Amino acid sequence: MKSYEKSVYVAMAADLLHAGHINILKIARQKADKLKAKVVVGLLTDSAIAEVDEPAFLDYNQRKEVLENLKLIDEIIPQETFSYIYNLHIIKPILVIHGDDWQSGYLRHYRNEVIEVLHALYPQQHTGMDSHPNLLEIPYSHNINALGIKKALHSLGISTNARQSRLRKLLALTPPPHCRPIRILETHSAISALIAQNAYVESNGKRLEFDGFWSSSLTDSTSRGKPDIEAVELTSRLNTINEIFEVTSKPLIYDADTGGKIEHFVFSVRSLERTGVSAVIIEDKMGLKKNSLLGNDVEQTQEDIEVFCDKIRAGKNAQITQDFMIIARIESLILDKGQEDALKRAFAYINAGADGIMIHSRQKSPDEVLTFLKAFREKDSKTPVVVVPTSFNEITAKELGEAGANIIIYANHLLRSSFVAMQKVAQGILEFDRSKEMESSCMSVKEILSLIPGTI
Ligand code: SPV
Ligand code: MG
Repeated sequence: MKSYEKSVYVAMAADLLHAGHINILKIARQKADKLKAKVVVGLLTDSAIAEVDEPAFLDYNQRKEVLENLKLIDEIIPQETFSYIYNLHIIKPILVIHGDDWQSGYLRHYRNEVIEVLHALYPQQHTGMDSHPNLLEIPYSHNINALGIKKALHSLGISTNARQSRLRKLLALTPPPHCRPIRILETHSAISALIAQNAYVESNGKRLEFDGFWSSSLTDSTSRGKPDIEAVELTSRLNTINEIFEVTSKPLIYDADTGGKIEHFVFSVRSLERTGVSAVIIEDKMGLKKNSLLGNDVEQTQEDIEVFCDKIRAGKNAQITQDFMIIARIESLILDKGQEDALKRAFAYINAGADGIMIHSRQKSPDEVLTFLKAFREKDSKTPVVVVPTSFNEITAKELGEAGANIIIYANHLLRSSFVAMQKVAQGILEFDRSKEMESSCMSVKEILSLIPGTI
């Protein structure tokens, strides 16, 4: 290890190490030797990567082990956030090196921060706020880069285990009390899952995507023209999930309604695990299940606490993988049983082995869910909590995360929106007795043909 005071700083995730990384490290080495400085790599931690991108394939220690064997590097330190600010103030490098790809797009935010810190550290070298002599940007390797490698990997598909374990991985990266919410979107078919998989927005230095899918009993039933009363059997629903898994790589949470009879639930757990589902949610109701958003307008009965705990225990005993999760859904607020009942049940279910809880509400305001989260998090800072803000839709996922919720499920929106779109076009064709007027409401045939790889 060189004992030079000065350092050349390179931050990287180094998840899929490729020639582009080596090129940057070689340049860092040459510059450092000339400047009598050491090469310090700020290795992005798992949670730093998850701030802006999907989780790394390899964990921090695995990535560190690879870099430790490169002679080009003198020292590796963790970079705990995607922002360089903290490490730059500590290290005060004489040179920061990065690929020039961050000059545009959502990473530009971090580049601006680096330039600002360098201006603060070396004000005498002021050259305007869009660059700094102590920042060296290397032309991006267009023929080999992490995005291209990731795309190629995704096109190969994902193993059952890798997909299944992804939810726990995501949860580990974003612990309470202030969780980065895991955003889950309802999907009821392969095409809706492709839309959910590929949707993204880029802003404030972050790329935001849905983290996974919700197999909703409501939309799975409705898309088959059946009521949401546990009438669609597991085999049919697994067929849909298999179709979804064939074309996507994100994890899926399965809505198993009541979970059925204890004796049947243990088989469902095994089937879901085998398919690569990450978690099952079962609700504490009994008898003929009705959709929760109907509340007390229909006859719905909550299950006895001990009986439901037995179901959770049986499920946990049946499970063969470490990664699969059984999440207990509490219907106390739906059925006007109050906060105390909801909390009592939450702790009983966790004691019985539930890996997480879901608190549901049908109020227009998020208040009762926020009250629950506050009381629950005072006693339990670890157990994952799921919320489904269908009726209380003004609150953002970020706000729910700040209140202590880990997983936010948008439970029915793709089916509901497609229904409106399809109904409008069906009616319009009849009204005009031709399709011309409806063309602007449809995706073009050219686009639809190019949507799915392999069509043309
Ligand atoms: C579902 O999506 O099927 C659910 C959520 O269980 S809810 O419809 O709100 O009950
Ligand atoms: Mg349901």
